[in-house]
Amino acid sequence: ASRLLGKTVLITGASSGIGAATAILFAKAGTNILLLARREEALKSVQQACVAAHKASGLKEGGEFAPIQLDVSDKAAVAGLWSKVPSTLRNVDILVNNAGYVVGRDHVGEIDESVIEGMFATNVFGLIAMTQLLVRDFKARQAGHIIQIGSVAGREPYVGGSIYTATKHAVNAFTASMMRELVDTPIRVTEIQPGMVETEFSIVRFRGDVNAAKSVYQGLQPLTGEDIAEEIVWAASRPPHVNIAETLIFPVNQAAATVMYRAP
Ligand code: NDP
Ligand code: 8X3
Repeated sequence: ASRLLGKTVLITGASSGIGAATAILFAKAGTNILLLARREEALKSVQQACVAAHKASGLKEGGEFAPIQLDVSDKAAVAGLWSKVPSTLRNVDILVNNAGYVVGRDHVGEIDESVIEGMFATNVFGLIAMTQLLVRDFKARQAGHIIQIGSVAGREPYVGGSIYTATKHAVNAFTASMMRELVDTPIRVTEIQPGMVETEFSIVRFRGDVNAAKSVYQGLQPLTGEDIAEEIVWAASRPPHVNIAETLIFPVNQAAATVMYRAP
Protein backbone atom coordinates (compact mmCIF):
# COMPACT_ATOMS: atom_id res chain seq x y z
CA ALA A 1 0.00 0.00 0.00
CA SER A 2 1.18 3.50 -0.81
CA ARG A 3 0.99 4.44 2.89
CA LEU A 4 4.11 2.32 3.50
CA LEU A 5 6.31 3.85 0.79
CA GLY A 6 9.69 4.98 2.16
CA LYS A 7 8.84 3.97 5.75
CA THR A 8 11.46 2.30 7.95
CA VAL A 9 10.54 -0.95 9.69
CA LEU A 10 12.47 -2.69 12.47
CA ILE A 11 11.79 -6.43 12.76
CA THR A 12 13.16 -8.62 15.57
CA GLY A 13 13.50 -12.32 14.81
CA ALA A 14 13.87 -11.54 11.10
CA SER A 15 16.10 -14.54 10.35
CA SER A 16 13.29 -17.10 9.88
CA GLY A 17 9.58 -17.88 9.94
CA ILE A 18 7.10 -15.06 10.50
CA GLY A 19 9.82 -12.38 10.81
CA ALA A 20 11.55 -13.32 7.54
CA ALA A 21 8.23 -13.51 5.64
CA THR A 22 7.22 -10.12 7.10
CA ALA A 23 10.50 -8.54 5.99
CA ILE A 24 10.05 -9.77 2.42
CA LEU A 25 6.45 -8.50 2.26
CA PHE A 26 7.44 -5.08 3.65
CA ALA A 27 10.31 -4.98 1.12
CA LYS A 28 7.77 -5.51 -1.70
CA ALA A 29 5.76 -2.57 -0.33
CA GLY A 30 8.66 -0.08 -0.73
CA THR A 31 9.97 0.16 2.83
CA ASN A 32 13.46 0.17 4.36
CA ILE A 33 14.11 -2.50 6.99
CA LEU A 34 16.35 -3.15 9.99
CA LEU A 35 16.60 -6.94 10.25
CA LEU A 36 17.49 -8.15 13.76
CA ALA A 37 18.26 -11.67 15.04
CA ARG A 38 21.13 -13.70 16.50
CA ARG A 39 22.05 -15.70 13.36
CA GLU A 40 24.04 -13.46 11.05
CA GLU A 41 24.19 -15.76 8.01
CA ALA A 42 20.44 -16.40 8.06
CA LEU A 43 19.84 -12.63 8.32
CA LYS A 44 22.02 -12.06 5.25
CA SER A 45 19.93 -14.46 3.16
CA VAL A 46 16.75 -12.69 4.29
CA GLN A 47 18.41 -9.39 3.32
CA GLN A 48 19.08 -10.80 -0.18
CA ALA A 49 15.48 -11.99 -0.47
CA CYS A 50 14.34 -8.46 0.49
CA VAL A 51 16.59 -6.91 -2.18
CA ALA A 52 15.09 -9.28 -4.79
CA ALA A 53 11.50 -8.60 -3.63
CA HIS A 54 12.05 -4.84 -3.72
CA LYS A 55 13.63 -5.01 -7.17
CA ALA A 56 10.74 -7.09 -8.51
CA SER A 57 8.26 -4.52 -7.16
CA GLY A 58 9.73 -1.84 -9.42
CA LEU A 59 9.26 0.73 -6.63
CA LYS A 60 11.84 3.46 -6.20
CA GLU A 61 11.01 4.18 -2.56
CA GLY A 62 12.62 2.12 0.19
CA GLY A 63 15.05 -0.68 -0.63
CA GLU A 64 17.62 -0.20 2.16
CA PHE A 65 17.95 -3.38 4.21
CA ALA A 66 20.36 -3.62 7.15
CA PRO A 67 21.03 -6.96 8.88
CA ILE A 68 21.96 -6.37 12.53
CA GLN A 69 23.14 -9.26 14.67
CA LEU A 70 21.45 -8.75 18.05
CA ASP A 71 20.16 -10.90 20.90
CA VAL A 72 17.12 -9.08 22.32
CA SER A 73 17.75 -10.71 25.71
CA ASP A 74 21.15 -8.99 25.91
CA LYS A 75 20.33 -5.72 27.71
CA ALA A 76 23.63 -4.02 26.83
CA ALA A 77 23.22 -4.96 23.16
CA VAL A 78 19.69 -3.52 23.06
CA ALA A 79 20.86 -0.31 24.79
CA GLY A 80 23.66 0.00 22.19
CA LEU A 81 21.44 -0.73 19.18
CA TRP A 82 21.60 2.75 17.65
CA SER A 83 25.39 2.53 17.28
CA LYS A 84 24.83 -0.36 14.83
CA VAL A 85 22.08 1.34 12.80
CA PRO A 86 23.03 3.19 9.59
CA SER A 87 22.22 6.92 10.03
CA THR A 88 19.76 6.79 7.09
CA LEU A 89 17.64 4.24 8.98
CA ARG A 90 17.68 5.95 12.36
CA ASN A 91 14.05 7.10 12.25
CA VAL A 92 12.03 3.92 12.64
CA ASP A 93 8.31 4.18 11.79
CA ILE A 94 7.17 0.62 12.59
CA LEU A 95 8.53 -1.79 15.21
CA VAL A 96 7.63 -5.47 14.78
CA ASN A 97 8.49 -7.26 18.04
CA ASN A 98 8.51 -10.82 16.75
CA ALA A 99 11.54 -12.56 18.34
CA GLY A 100 10.33 -15.36 20.59
CA TYR A 101 10.36 -19.08 21.21
CA VAL A 102 9.33 -22.02 23.39
CA VAL A 103 11.43 -24.99 24.50
CA GLY A 104 9.82 -28.24 25.63
CA ARG A 105 6.44 -29.26 26.99
CA ASP A 106 7.58 -30.13 30.49
CA HIS A 107 5.16 -29.92 33.38
CA VAL A 108 5.64 -27.65 36.38
CA GLY A 109 8.17 -29.19 38.75
CA GLU A 110 10.25 -30.61 35.87
CA ILE A 111 11.08 -27.46 33.93
CA ASP A 112 14.74 -26.57 33.57
CA GLU A 113 15.62 -23.28 35.26
CA SER A 114 17.64 -22.16 32.22
CA VAL A 115 14.67 -22.83 29.92
CA ILE A 116 12.39 -20.71 32.13
CA GLU A 117 14.87 -17.86 32.28
CA GLY A 118 15.65 -18.02 28.56
CA MET A 119 12.01 -17.80 27.49
CA PHE A 120 11.28 -14.89 29.83
CA ALA A 121 14.52 -13.14 28.85
CA THR A 122 13.60 -13.16 25.14
CA ASN A 123 9.79 -13.26 24.95
CA VAL A 124 9.15 -10.79 27.80
CA PHE A 125 12.23 -8.80 28.88
CA GLY A 126 13.62 -8.56 25.33
CA LEU A 127 10.27 -7.43 23.92
CA ILE A 128 9.89 -4.88 26.73
CA ALA A 129 13.43 -3.55 26.25
CA MET A 130 12.93 -3.11 22.50
CA THR A 131 9.55 -1.46 23.08
CA GLN A 132 10.97 0.96 25.66
CA LEU A 133 13.82 1.93 23.34
CA LEU A 134 11.53 2.67 20.41
CA VAL A 135 8.61 4.18 22.29
CA ARG A 136 10.88 6.94 23.61
CA ASP A 137 11.62 7.90 20.02
CA PHE A 138 8.00 7.55 18.97
CA LYS A 139 6.87 9.82 21.81
CA ALA A 140 9.49 12.45 20.93
CA ARG A 141 8.39 12.37 17.28
CA GLN A 142 4.67 11.86 18.07
CA ALA A 143 4.53 9.08 15.47
CA GLY A 144 5.10 5.35 15.17
CA HIS A 145 3.50 1.92 15.29
CA ILE A 146 4.39 -0.94 17.65
CA ILE A 147 3.30 -4.38 16.45
CA GLN A 148 3.72 -7.18 19.00
CA ILE A 149 3.61 -10.83 18.00
CA GLY A 150 1.66 -12.41 20.81
CA SER A 151 -0.08 -15.77 20.45
CA VAL A 152 -3.23 -17.72 21.15
CA ALA A 153 -0.98 -18.78 24.06
CA GLY A 154 -1.39 -15.21 25.36
CA ARG A 155 -5.15 -15.82 25.71
CA GLU A 156 -5.30 -19.46 26.78
CA PRO A 157 -3.16 -21.55 29.11
CA TYR A 158 -2.63 -25.23 28.19
CA VAL A 159 -1.05 -28.39 29.62
CA GLY A 160 2.69 -28.37 29.01
CA GLY A 161 2.71 -24.65 28.23
CA SER A 162 3.00 -23.03 31.65
CA ILE A 163 6.08 -20.91 30.95
CA TYR A 164 5.42 -20.11 27.30
CA THR A 165 1.78 -19.15 27.93
CA ALA A 166 2.90 -17.07 30.93
CA THR A 167 5.34 -15.16 28.68
CA LYS A 168 2.68 -14.53 26.03
CA HIS A 169 0.10 -13.49 28.66
CA ALA A 170 2.74 -11.03 29.89
CA VAL A 171 3.13 -9.67 26.36
CA ASN A 172 -0.64 -9.22 26.21
CA ALA A 173 -0.89 -7.37 29.55
CA PHE A 174 2.14 -5.19 28.82
CA THR A 175 0.85 -4.28 25.37
CA ALA A 176 -2.72 -3.58 26.49
CA SER A 177 -1.46 -1.32 29.31
CA MET A 178 0.78 0.58 26.88
CA MET A 179 -2.12 1.02 24.45
CA ARG A 180 -4.07 2.71 27.23
CA GLU A 181 -1.10 4.94 28.11
CA LEU A 182 -0.72 6.07 24.49
CA VAL A 183 -4.40 6.78 23.87
CA ASP A 184 -3.79 10.56 23.64
CA THR A 185 -1.07 10.19 20.98
CA PRO A 186 -0.99 9.22 17.28
CA ILE A 187 1.19 6.21 18.19
CA ARG A 188 -0.48 2.92 17.26
CA VAL A 189 -0.24 -0.37 19.17
CA THR A 190 -1.19 -3.73 17.66
CA GLU A 191 -1.02 -7.28 18.97
CA ILE A 192 -1.15 -10.13 16.47
CA GLN A 193 -2.07 -13.49 18.02
CA PRO A 194 -1.40 -16.44 15.72
CA GLY A 195 -2.48 -20.04 16.23
CA MET A 196 -0.46 -22.81 14.56
CA VAL A 197 2.11 -21.49 12.09
CA GLU A 198 4.61 -23.89 10.50
CA THR A 199 8.01 -22.21 10.86
CA GLU A 200 11.14 -23.19 12.79
CA PHE A 201 9.03 -22.70 15.96
CA SER A 202 8.27 -26.41 16.60
CA ILE A 203 11.81 -27.48 15.63
CA VAL A 204 13.08 -25.12 18.36
CA ARG A 205 10.38 -26.35 20.78
CA PHE A 206 11.49 -29.99 20.27
CA ARG A 207 15.20 -29.13 20.45
CA GLY A 208 15.91 -29.92 16.78
CA ASP A 209 13.76 -33.08 16.50
CA VAL A 210 12.30 -32.50 13.03
CA ASN A 211 9.92 -35.50 13.17
CA ALA A 212 8.41 -34.39 16.48
CA ALA A 213 8.02 -30.89 14.97
CA LYS A 214 6.27 -32.29 11.86
CA SER A 215 3.78 -34.26 13.98
CA VAL A 216 2.40 -30.98 15.40
CA TYR A 217 0.91 -30.18 11.97
CA GLN A 218 -0.16 -33.72 11.01
CA GLY A 219 -3.58 -33.99 9.39
CA LEU A 220 -4.22 -30.28 9.08
CA GLN A 221 -2.96 -27.37 7.03
CA PRO A 222 -1.16 -24.94 9.37
CA LEU A 223 -0.72 -21.24 8.73
CA THR A 224 2.50 -20.10 7.05
CA GLY A 225 4.80 -17.24 7.98
CA GLU A 226 3.43 -15.47 4.88
CA ASP A 227 -0.15 -15.69 6.23
CA ILE A 228 0.90 -13.80 9.37
CA ALA A 229 3.10 -11.40 7.38
CA GLU A 230 0.01 -10.39 5.36
CA GLU A 231 -1.81 -9.58 8.60
CA ILE A 232 1.11 -7.52 9.93
CA VAL A 233 1.57 -5.53 6.72
CA TRP A 234 -2.21 -5.02 6.50
CA ALA A 235 -2.30 -3.64 10.08
CA ALA A 236 0.66 -1.35 9.33
CA SER A 237 -0.92 0.02 6.17
CA ARG A 238 -4.29 1.13 7.61
CA PRO A 239 -5.02 4.88 7.53
CA PRO A 240 -3.37 6.78 10.43
CA HIS A 241 -6.66 7.13 12.36
CA VAL A 242 -7.23 3.34 12.37
CA ASN A 243 -5.60 1.12 15.00
CA ILE A 244 -5.87 -2.66 14.62
CA ALA A 245 -5.72 -3.42 18.34
CA GLU A 246 -5.75 -7.24 18.37
CA THR A 247 -6.14 -10.02 15.84
CA LEU A 248 -6.43 -13.77 16.55
CA ILE A 249 -5.60 -15.91 13.51
CA PHE A 250 -6.12 -19.68 13.24
CA PRO A 251 -5.76 -22.26 10.50
CA VAL A 252 -9.31 -23.20 9.41
CA ASN A 253 -9.16 -26.49 11.36
CA GLN A 254 -8.03 -24.91 14.65
CA ALA A 255 -10.55 -23.34 17.06
CA ALA A 256 -8.57 -22.87 20.30
CA ALA A 257 -5.01 -23.49 21.55
CA THR A 258 -5.61 -27.24 21.87
CA VAL A 259 -8.80 -27.71 19.84
CA MET A 260 -8.16 -28.77 16.27
CA TYR A 261 -9.51 -31.21 13.70
CA ARG A 262 -7.00 -33.57 12.11
CA ALA A 263 -7.98 -35.53 9.00
CA PRO A 264 -7.50 -39.24 9.70
P1 NDP B 1 10.92 -19.14 14.22
O1 NDP B 1 11.63 -20.05 15.18
O2 NDP B 1 10.90 -19.53 12.78
O3 NDP B 1 11.44 -17.66 14.37
C1 NDP B 1 11.81 -17.09 15.60
C2 NDP B 1 12.72 -15.90 15.35
O4 NDP B 1 13.07 -15.30 16.59
C3 NDP B 1 14.01 -16.32 14.66
O5 NDP B 1 14.31 -15.36 13.66
C4 NDP B 1 15.04 -16.25 15.78
O6 NDP B 1 16.28 -15.92 15.20
C5 NDP B 1 14.48 -15.10 16.61
N1 NDP B 1 14.94 -15.07 17.99
C6 NDP B 1 14.73 -15.97 18.97
N2 NDP B 1 15.32 -15.59 20.11
C7 NDP B 1 15.91 -14.39 19.86
C8 NDP B 1 16.68 -13.47 20.62
N3 NDP B 1 16.97 -13.72 21.90
N4 NDP B 1 17.13 -12.35 20.04
C9 NDP B 1 16.86 -12.10 18.74
N5 NDP B 1 16.14 -12.91 17.96
C10 NDP B 1 15.67 -14.05 18.50
O7 NDP B 1 9.42 -19.07 14.79
P2 NDP B 1 8.17 -18.15 14.37
O8 NDP B 1 8.46 -17.34 13.17
O9 NDP B 1 6.98 -19.03 14.37
O10 NDP B 1 8.07 -17.21 15.68
C11 NDP B 1 7.98 -15.82 15.64
C12 NDP B 1 7.09 -15.33 16.76
O11 NDP B 1 5.77 -15.84 16.57
C13 NDP B 1 7.52 -15.78 18.17
O12 NDP B 1 7.36 -14.70 19.06
C14 NDP B 1 6.50 -16.89 18.49
O13 NDP B 1 6.30 -17.03 19.87
C15 NDP B 1 5.28 -16.36 17.79
N6 NDP B 1 4.23 -17.34 17.49
C16 NDP B 1 4.51 -18.45 16.72
C17 NDP B 1 3.51 -19.36 16.46
C18 NDP B 1 3.76 -20.60 15.69
O14 NDP B 1 2.91 -21.52 15.74
N7 NDP B 1 4.83 -20.70 14.93
C19 NDP B 1 2.13 -19.14 16.94
C20 NDP B 1 1.97 -17.95 17.74
C21 NDP B 1 2.98 -17.09 17.98
P3 NDP B 1 17.75 -16.30 15.73
O15 NDP B 1 17.66 -17.73 16.19
O16 NDP B 1 18.60 -16.10 14.53
O17 NDP B 1 18.03 -15.33 16.83
C1 8X3 C 1 2.41 -20.72 19.42
C2 8X3 C 1 1.09 -21.42 19.45
O1 8X3 C 1 -0.30 -23.21 20.55
O2 8X3 C 1 2.07 -23.69 20.22
O3 8X3 C 1 2.38 -19.51 20.10
O4 8X3 C 1 1.36 -22.15 21.92
S1 8X3 C 1 1.08 -22.67 20.59
